[in-house]
Amino acid sequence: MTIQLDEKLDPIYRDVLRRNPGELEFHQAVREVLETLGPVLVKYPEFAEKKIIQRICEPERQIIFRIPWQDDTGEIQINRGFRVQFNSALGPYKGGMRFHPSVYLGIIKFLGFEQIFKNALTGMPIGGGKGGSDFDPKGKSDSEVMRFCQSLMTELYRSLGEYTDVPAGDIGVGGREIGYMFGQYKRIVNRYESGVFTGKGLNWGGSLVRTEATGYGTVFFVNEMLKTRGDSLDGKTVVVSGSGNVAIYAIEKCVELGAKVIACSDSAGFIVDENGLDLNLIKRIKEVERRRIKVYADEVKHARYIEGNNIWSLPCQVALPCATQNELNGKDAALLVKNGCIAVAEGANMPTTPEGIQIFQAAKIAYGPGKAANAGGVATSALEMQQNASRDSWTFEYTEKRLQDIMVGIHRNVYETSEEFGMPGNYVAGANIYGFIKVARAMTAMGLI
Ligand code: NDP
Ligand code: 2IT
Repeated sequence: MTIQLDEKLDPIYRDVLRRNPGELEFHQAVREVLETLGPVLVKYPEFAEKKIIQRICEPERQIIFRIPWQDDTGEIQINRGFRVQFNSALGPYKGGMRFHPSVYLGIIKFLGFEQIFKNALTGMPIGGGKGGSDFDPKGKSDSEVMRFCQSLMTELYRSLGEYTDVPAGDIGVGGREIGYMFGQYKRIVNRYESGVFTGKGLNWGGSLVRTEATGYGTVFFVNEMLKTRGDSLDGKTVVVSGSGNVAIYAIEKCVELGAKVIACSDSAGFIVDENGLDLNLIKRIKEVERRRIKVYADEVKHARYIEGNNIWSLPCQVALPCATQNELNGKDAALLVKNGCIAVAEGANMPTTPEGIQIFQAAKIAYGPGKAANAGGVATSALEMQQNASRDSWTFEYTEKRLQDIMVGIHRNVYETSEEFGMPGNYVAGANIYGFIKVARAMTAMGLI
């Protein structure tokens, strides 16, 4: 059952469908936001008058380009690159680069659109953007990845800048890829512009805690949601999907806060370790050896590996989807609720389908959408930019405290907004409305932009 759109918003949504055919994930992300904005237009009719929503749904600029490169056998490969510069009302475009074979314009636009509101929620001076390529890093050598990144940057450099557009990592893009892209940027512009990328290495302008930030932030957020219900993560059983950057550091912080994480996954299957996952082993398998999560069950005899994406059938009290979009559907959500799940926080972007979200909300469990729950990553990117601008570097403890304060603040603002608009505890509405109003006010102040 789909939620009816407000009569002012329905034509806007239909226009988005008409103007962006075939971009299903973008449609889904826009619809989820529009479903919550009805009461905002009642309270602030000037936003409707000034067509703020229509303007926000249209990216300021979209760049699509050819990335030719040569593989190790000498064969020429051609990929497609994207950078969608969605909204710069609050600051330079900011958002990650995703390398995955599924990437097409509809995915980059959904991610860029979400990023506008997420970045507004952080309270930091950053606008929204996203980029990527249909390049598949799996099975590629280091030199292939380097040549690909150099070719990508040979085109994209002209669109970036510390005051213009600041990329970072996402799926398939970590420290290695940021290094290759930053290196090529530096070479072309002949300037050491640290603030043009975040997620840099620690000895060349990176920030402590950036690697951990998204996963840690998601766990801080879920803990805040539990606190509003007089509860905490201590002693909880947790299931985390994915085993990449976000998943690994979500697991780490869960354990630090006294929870037991029994499962994680990759796109082929999932592992279950009822004693609690051995995180050092996971880090070795994924971060050092870049192998499949299946290897865990070869090394830990009491652990099980199960093929497929049925991870949400495992009973748990807290579920943290940290892999990819639409990885948790209505059936999964119903099963989680039935099995006693009380809280879900999204480390990934849009991992829960619209049906799944409705089921969580109807069951009144604590459900934190990605744009609030995973905002710690980009918030710490903004802290990296701050350190770069002042040519300073902060300690781990200080930076983590800043991250935690930001997540507590996001939770508070989102919760209070949900109360103000008569939907207490609806974090979807709270996040969308708070982020939207902030951007809408800035756009209004700046005239017709
Ligand atoms: P990584 O590339 O480090 O890890 C991605 C993980 O998700 C891997 O385990 C991967 O499995 C799995 N995965 C990816 N695509 C699919 C798919 N189509 N189906 C099933 N599993 C899949 O990426 P991150 O950890 O950085 O990103 C994970 C999520 O978090 C994404 O949604 C991203 O947008 C979001 N995010 C990331 C932030 C960051 O700072 N990195 C910040 C905020 C959100 P496999 O190896 O088999 O592909
Ligand atoms: O989705 C996201 O927020 C990210 N991939 C991180 C973006 C960033 O600029 O740090």
